[in-house]
Amino acid sequence: MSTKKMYEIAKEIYAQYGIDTDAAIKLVSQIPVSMHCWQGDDVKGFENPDGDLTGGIQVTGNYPGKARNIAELRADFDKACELIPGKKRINLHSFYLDSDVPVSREKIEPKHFDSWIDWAKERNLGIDYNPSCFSHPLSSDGLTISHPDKNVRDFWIEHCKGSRKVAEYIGKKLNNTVITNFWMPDGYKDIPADRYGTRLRMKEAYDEIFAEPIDEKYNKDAIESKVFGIGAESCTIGSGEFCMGYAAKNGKLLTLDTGHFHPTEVVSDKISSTLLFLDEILLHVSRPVRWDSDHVVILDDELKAIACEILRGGFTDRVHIGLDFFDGSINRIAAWTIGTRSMQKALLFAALEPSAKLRELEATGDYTSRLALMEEIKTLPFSAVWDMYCEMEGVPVRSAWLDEVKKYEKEVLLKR
Ligand code: RNT
Ligand code: ZN
Repeated sequence: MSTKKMYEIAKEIYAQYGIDTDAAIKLVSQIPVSMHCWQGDDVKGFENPDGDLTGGIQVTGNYPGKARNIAELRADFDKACELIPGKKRINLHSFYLDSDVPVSREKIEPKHFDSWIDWAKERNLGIDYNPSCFSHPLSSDGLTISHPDKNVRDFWIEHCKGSRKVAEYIGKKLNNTVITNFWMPDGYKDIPADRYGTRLRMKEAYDEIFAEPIDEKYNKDAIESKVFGIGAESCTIGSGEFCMGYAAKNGKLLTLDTGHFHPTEVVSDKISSTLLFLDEILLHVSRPVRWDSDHVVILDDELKAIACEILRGGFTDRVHIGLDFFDGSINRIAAWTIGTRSMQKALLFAALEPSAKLRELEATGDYTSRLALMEEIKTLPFSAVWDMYCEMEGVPVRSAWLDEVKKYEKEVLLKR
């Protein structure tokens, strides 16, 4: 049966639940998802492609075909975009700069991103940005902006200040708001003696980084919390409380990475709470498997719950969706495609939820019907609407995208 025919049937069934499938597709097609560039090269960057990944994060796997330079990364990203419906942004780390000569991180300038800006403009992509405070000799002992050595601290503070300038420049050139995410790996492997002192240094460093006013039309700052990392098991300086407190007090965005909490804590439950005290938040949607393993995002219950929380509240302007996973053990373009398509599926699933009805049942205390309806929704003909969305967006329907990835792998990736 054709996608269209299947869709017509699905449309009728959803209508019985008061849901307009056309409107759901339209809504979802306008929600931007920020795709992280670092899935394409295992978070190496172009500063020193032989450098080791540090900062408590790790990529495993040596699947062939990794992007080795900007041209390859862009080509791979383009390929992935052809296979994914919806509105996209690209999330860059500062060490993905474009420069013929090595540039020390505290000296990175807006001009190093000119070619990225041109490239993004041609594709109508927004850009997001991150200072890169890891995989560097000055972060090798696990501390950056909270380091007791003022010279080390100042180096990273300079890098972060410069990053805001880069972001503002990108924002102006694209006439769009760049979200700059500050994630610091700072932590202690073993039990620290001065948690307060170290956190105070981090707080003061952030104060210095954010001291210069920047037009929020072009740049917004977000700080990302974390619970622990490899080599930082005993204490993470930028903890949940630290980042929430800092963001709330200073009008910053809070970044909630789905891998950065204890395993039974879920980000879907944090959206409503944080939005009561913050104007906006940024999500790093990932898939932690036993730890912050950054597996490729799949359409699991938590992903659906996150999307439902965003759409139920009508929070699409206040919750920025970014992805953050990196798997080097499978085809990297497939990884991007699977993860981003899953995010899109979750958003569509959420847009097809009869949320007003569910709320009404809850308000009248009919929890029986609430649970019953939530379960029935799961088996409505979602796939027919998803297929239609893909068709309308001109991207492969169902698993046809995989053939394109395999072809690209044979023709391009395996020749690298
Ligand atoms: C690390 C954080 C951080 C990084 C990226 C590369 O645990 O999640 O966001 O993954 O910035
Ligand atoms: Zn993250």
